[in-house]
Amino acid sequence: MPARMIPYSLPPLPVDAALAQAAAFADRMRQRRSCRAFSPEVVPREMIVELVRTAHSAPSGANRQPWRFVAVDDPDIKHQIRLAAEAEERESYGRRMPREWLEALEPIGTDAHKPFLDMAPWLIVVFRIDWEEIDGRRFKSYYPSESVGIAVGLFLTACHLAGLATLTHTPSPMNFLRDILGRPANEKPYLLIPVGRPAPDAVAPDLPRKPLETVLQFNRG
Ligand code: IYR
Repeated sequence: MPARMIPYSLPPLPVDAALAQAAAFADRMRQRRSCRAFSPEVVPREMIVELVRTAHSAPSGANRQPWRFVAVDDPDIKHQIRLAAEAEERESYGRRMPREWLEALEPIGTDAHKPFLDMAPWLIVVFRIDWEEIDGRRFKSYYPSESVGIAVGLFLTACHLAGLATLTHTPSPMNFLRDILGRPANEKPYLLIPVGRPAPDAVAPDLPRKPLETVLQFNRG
């Protein structure tokens, strides 16, 4: 059945003002960096609610909203996640990742040691839901990876604008997150995002962006 249609409009914004806002926003977002050293400073639970509210505004295939955000601040659960993630990462760095991949990570300087999983005040574990059962009927998600990716993009943006650092962490494989957090089989761990203030001595590698002309084309190439 078609949904009821409601009016949609945006407040008027002169092109010059819109351009200035877009440029200022681009500058602000370019300051975002992946962070691997967090301050233990507390981030209130209400903040996580607002950040996830933004993520939850994302568009999704057939409006299925195929995401679940599990927010963890319990030190014991965080530590359990750290131990499991580091066990997988030791295997990955020591055996599973081919040389080419290890070389690609050299400039970033990562290894199997993940102290930020204890230190960050919050770990946000994002799950992708490929199907859901409602009243005994199975509903398939459409484009779940794209949908959850967009939601995560909005989440990272909301964190940055709230003065919070994030890391898009992918311990691999990460099914241990489903077991530790008690999520059902139709929820697939998608990304683990530590959130908090950067540690006072946090650093980020000085990595260049490709020139914009190399990633943006107008019309035909
Ligand atoms: N998951 C590992 C390895 C890793 C992979 C990529 I691709 C990165 O951009 C960074 C790290 C880890 O988190 O260390």
